[in-house]
Amino acid sequence: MPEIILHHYPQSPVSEKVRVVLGMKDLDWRSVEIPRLPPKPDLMPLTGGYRLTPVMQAGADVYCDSQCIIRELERRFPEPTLFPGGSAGMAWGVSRWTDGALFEETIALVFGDAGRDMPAAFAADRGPLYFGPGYDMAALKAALPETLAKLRAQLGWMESRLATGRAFMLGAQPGLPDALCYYLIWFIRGRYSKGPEFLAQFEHLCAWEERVQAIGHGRPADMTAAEALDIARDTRPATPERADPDDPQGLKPGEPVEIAAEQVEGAPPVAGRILSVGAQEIAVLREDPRVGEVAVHFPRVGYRVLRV
Ligand SMILES: N[C@@H](CCC(=O)N[C@@H](CS)C(=O)NCC(=O)O)C(=O)O
Repeated sequence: MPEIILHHYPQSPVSEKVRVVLGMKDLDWRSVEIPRLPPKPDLMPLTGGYRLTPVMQAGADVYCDSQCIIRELERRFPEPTLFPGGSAGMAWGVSRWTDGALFEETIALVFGDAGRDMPAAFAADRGPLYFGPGYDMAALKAALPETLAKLRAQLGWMESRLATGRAFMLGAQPGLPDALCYYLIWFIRGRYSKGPEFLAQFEHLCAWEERVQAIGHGRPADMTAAEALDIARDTRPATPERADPDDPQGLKPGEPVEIAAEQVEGAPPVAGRILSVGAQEIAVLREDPRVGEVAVHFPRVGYRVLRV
């Protein structure tokens, strides 16, 4: 089995979610640190233009978006499951809240709080990425009390779930909902200047946070970007061709398409030929001068697939 390689950087909250999943599964994995800001010249040969963090690689298969990464980790390493009690459908539904509205409000808190203290290049990149081209730092700052009120209400939902005496969100065993909630708490604690004071009001949440933190990240070992690219070059994609006669868009293997993240307005899409199509995921084959043929996987939710 090829090694699991995570392309990420330490401060990335969405990467922290995946690192916790790697810990829950107690995996050995390789860690490639990528730049926090574009350009990302050693990532682009793998993804064909997708720039978000993290990205996972296994040989010449590349998984974009934490949703796709986590689904693939569960497929390759089913035990221990991320979905104790058959909770997969519910947990994925929860992810649309944590990774959608709750993620945006958490980012609004951290940005509104940091304001002018945020490095200019970082603000110039992330501002439009998260809040659109007309983003307004002063407005985010002015909205801080309202943002905190919304977050307090939603963290209260986590608190009441844990107040029932469960060690983890689903019961005695950790699962995906723990990773989904934890990465946002980790981000608030570490990056909001009053994070520890704000979180202190949630007694059960703070105790649970320590339990999730104790799970760790599995066993990462550093790898250089060049080594990861060499592995992709020296391997063939392992994903089999798969058709879906019921695909609502009628997409078929072999068709040329472009795939774009809805989250990143105006970002260049990733172009390739469909290799595998299914209800949850689509994979395209693309050629790159540095790595040869790679299969790039995306979730169907949150991504647009356009015929070209
Ligand atoms: N839907 C994506 C969101 C990923 C995301 O927004 N990641 C942030 C970092 S935590 C990012 O890519 N920031 C810009 C960058 O790293 O260049 C996922 O779940 O993986």
